[in-house]
Amino acid sequence: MLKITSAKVVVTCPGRNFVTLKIETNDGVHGLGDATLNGRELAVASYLTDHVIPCLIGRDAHTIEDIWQFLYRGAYWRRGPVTMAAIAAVDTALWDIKAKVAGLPLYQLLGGASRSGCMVYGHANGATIDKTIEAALVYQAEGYRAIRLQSGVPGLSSTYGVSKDRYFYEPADAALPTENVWSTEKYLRSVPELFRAAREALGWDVHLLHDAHHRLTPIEAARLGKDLEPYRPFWLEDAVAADNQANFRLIRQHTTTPLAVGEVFNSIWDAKQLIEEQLIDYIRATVVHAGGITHLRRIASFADLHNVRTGCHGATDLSPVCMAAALHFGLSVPNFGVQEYMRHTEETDAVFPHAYSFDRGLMHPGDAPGLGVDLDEALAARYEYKPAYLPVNRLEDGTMWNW
Ligand code: KDG
Ligand code: MG
Repeated sequence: MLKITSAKVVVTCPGRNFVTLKIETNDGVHGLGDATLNGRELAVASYLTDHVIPCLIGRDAHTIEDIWQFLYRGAYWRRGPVTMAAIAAVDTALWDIKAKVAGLPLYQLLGGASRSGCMVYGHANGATIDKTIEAALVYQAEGYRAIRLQSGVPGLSSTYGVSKDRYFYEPADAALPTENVWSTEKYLRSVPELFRAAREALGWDVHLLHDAHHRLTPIEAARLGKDLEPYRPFWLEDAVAADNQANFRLIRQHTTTPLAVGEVFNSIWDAKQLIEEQLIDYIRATVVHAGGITHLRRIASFADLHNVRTGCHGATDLSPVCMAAALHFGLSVPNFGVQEYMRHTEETDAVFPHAYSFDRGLMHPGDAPGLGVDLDEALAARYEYKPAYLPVNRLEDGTMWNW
């Protein structure tokens, strides 16, 4: 038996906070799992250390499905972002171990490669439309085949999702939440202009994406979808919050713009109606926040039955361990759509040396056994946890608003 002998949680902040689970076995093989939940990191660290790790010691590391079921059903309290991030970390670390023991890159255990690489989208940001287009042209020159466009909105002093830096984006910006002011009217006037300018500058051979960050009502989202149709966006993301999955019925009735949602989803139940009724085109759930590789494969299989493709979340708060797992997953599933790719800082990359690589718009997880990511614990120990929260959003009259 390949026994789990120990496990520990490493919290580090090489530019931003990351929570990583490391599981060790009696064979000396170890595995890593990302457990980062932006702004709530220590809750997952405690869930793992205080409630999960004691249950893992002595178990057979090969019994991935059984351990998943044990942690999911056995807790009695099912689902939720903290629980599912903790389960995801265990699951990812166990897949890493299994693949290392097999001497194979993880994607080979998931059925092998279904494509030569995973198409990724980069993030073009700017305070103005011109600045955003400038950034998008850089991405296009670097070989990106898909680019997300986010621009400042005239009349609003800051906009969530618009980075102040050309390459690096970090929305968790303060020890206590900062506040943004939002106007749907101003926003709805500016996005079609952004897309018109982008098609003029970039042409039609590049996919263009946009994230509304859950800030619209269904009928506003329907309007935006219609207004963007002439520019053929690849997707409109998080048009509305999906707490009520039926919200998407209304948007769907009005527009052919493809819809993506799900970066905050933590289980298949968050997406059941959306997928079954074919209300979306891309499901954004990812490894760390949706129960690991085991559960994400279940979501992808269900989505495949309903013509929904994957489009995993891949912002900087998902560590390189999650990024690698997402690439092994994306390379193997039949219904892969696109993978988000936001570059990590040099400090983060040094703490998590990895085998994945970018080439002409595609990413590949590499062929190192396992996930192909390691954790430099000595370096990680140098970066102490720093509280950092995501901002909140209010309407111009002070009303708390969504994302
Ligand atoms: O933690 C929240 C961020 O990851 C999120 O706001 C980024 O919306 C996002 C995206 O699509 O990457
Ligand atoms: Mg998003």
